[in-house]
Amino acid sequence: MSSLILAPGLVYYPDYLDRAAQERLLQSLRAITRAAPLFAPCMPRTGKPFSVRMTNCGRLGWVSDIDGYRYQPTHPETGEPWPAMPEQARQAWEHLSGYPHPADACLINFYAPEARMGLHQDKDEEEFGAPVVSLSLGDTALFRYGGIERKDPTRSIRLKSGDAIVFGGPARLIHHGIDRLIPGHSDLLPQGGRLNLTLRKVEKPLYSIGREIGPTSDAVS
Ligand code: MD6
Ligand code: FE
Repeated sequence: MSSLILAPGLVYYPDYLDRAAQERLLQSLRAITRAAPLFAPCMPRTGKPFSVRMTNCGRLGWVSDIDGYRYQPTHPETGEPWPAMPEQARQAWEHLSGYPHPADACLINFYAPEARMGLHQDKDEEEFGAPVVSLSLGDTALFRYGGIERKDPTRSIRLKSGDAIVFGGPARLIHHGIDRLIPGHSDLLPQGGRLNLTLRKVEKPLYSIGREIGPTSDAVS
């Protein structure tokens, strides 16, 4: 499997999922959205709707409404617990995260052809020691990434159906967003559009295996 280091901590895996794997994951996502329908989140304070629709799977899900951004164990409209993460998503986390605990959240973003996502940081988690692992399905997206400061220079790459990207270490808190979709590169979604999964470890683990840097690990190394 090939990978490309885009910046320290930012690793791109083109064609991580082959077509058959993309189709299997899409089937799992269809079952998830039947149980936990896509909802239309809105911005805290202003209430302005996102152009992206979302749902989640896994123990915790990310939601955004007038009160703020947060993780919660239930769907905001049905009140039901989020469906379990599909096996392929758990495998991608195990394979790509380099993190010794399972992810506890998987956000599923759906982009209609005109949808976009403004430049942001993923910082609603407690555990920044774990990376964010992202999988793309459907139409290609123009993905922009910059630095820790909002004003840092940015670059963009095209994320295709089946691509994975991992934000970890010094890249964990960089700014990023989706400028727009580029239609016509994939027929995975018959109506067009794009699905993006982001897997995260939200809560600090209850135990760790002593890989953290600092006086303790120095003393035993
Ligand atoms: C998207 N992705 O690809 C939006 N966040 O649709 C993200 O916001 C993202 O791809 C953190 C890490 C990786 C990502
Ligand atoms: Fe993000």
